[in-house]
Amino acid sequence: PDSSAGYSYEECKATADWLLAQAPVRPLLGIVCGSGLGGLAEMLKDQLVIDYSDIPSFPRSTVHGHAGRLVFGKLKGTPCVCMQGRFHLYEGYPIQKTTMPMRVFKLMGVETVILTNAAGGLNPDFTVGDIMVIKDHINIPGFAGNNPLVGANDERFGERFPCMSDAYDRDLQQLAHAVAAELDYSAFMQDGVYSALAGPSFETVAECKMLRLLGADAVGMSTVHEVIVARHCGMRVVALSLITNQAVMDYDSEKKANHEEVLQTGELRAQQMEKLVSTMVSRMSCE
Ligand code: 6GU
Repeated sequence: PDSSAGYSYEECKATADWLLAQAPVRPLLGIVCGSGLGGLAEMLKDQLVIDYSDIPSFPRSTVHGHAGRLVFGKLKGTPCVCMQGRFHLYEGYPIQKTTMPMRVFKLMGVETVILTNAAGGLNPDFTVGDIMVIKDHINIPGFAGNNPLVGANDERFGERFPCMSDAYDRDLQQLAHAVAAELDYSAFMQDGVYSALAGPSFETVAECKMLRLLGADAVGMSTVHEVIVARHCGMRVVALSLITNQAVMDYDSEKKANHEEVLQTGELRAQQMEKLVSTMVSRMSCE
């Protein structure tokens, strides 16, 4: 493994310090907006917006539907930093680079990260437009050695062999469901296991069946690498998947997975997703 593929502690620290020098707030909460869900960032008050291309050492976003900017501000009074656009394995970065923002979050003082994504539904009980609270993940690229923690371990971030059996904070999962019930969203709330693939091609029918057999409820191309790095450095994590399409599970289906459908469903449910997250934030003790 090439440990130079990533960023050193000093580089992450330099980026964090550069950001803190201009940020209007010292963020306690980090938010990562998934495809079509960037509207969450617009809810922040007293914003400072910084393009990824202006941030020293930061990777750049290349995907349609992902803006590529960092937004600082207050959400329901909580100081936040929000990634409008994230980095995926399929963009071609070494995986350590896709997760660098998590370490920058940590070094800025972030304690809790809320991640959102768009995902394909594998569980037959799921409907397009459902919101799944992620309770666990299956890291398929990790099985093949593509784990963001591969390479030299810097103990200042975390331990060599971090536990992942408690990656998704139980209290925050409960909070998501409790807040959803209050907002009358329970009819489209789900719980489940998210499986990550590298992409960018969508899954074959056989791959979808395999993932379902393995216990996955949804499939996507993000989040898991960020969760691993966030947990490694001790941040609390909660993650929500918007089910934007049903993964194709049979050969006779006329349906084909496509990015446009993903973005369209995002638009349909974006406001409720934003309301869910902002209400969760108002109930979280981040002070
Ligand atoms: Cl069906 N598959 C993957 N890998 N990612 C997705 C998706 C499907 N739908 C939204 N994102």
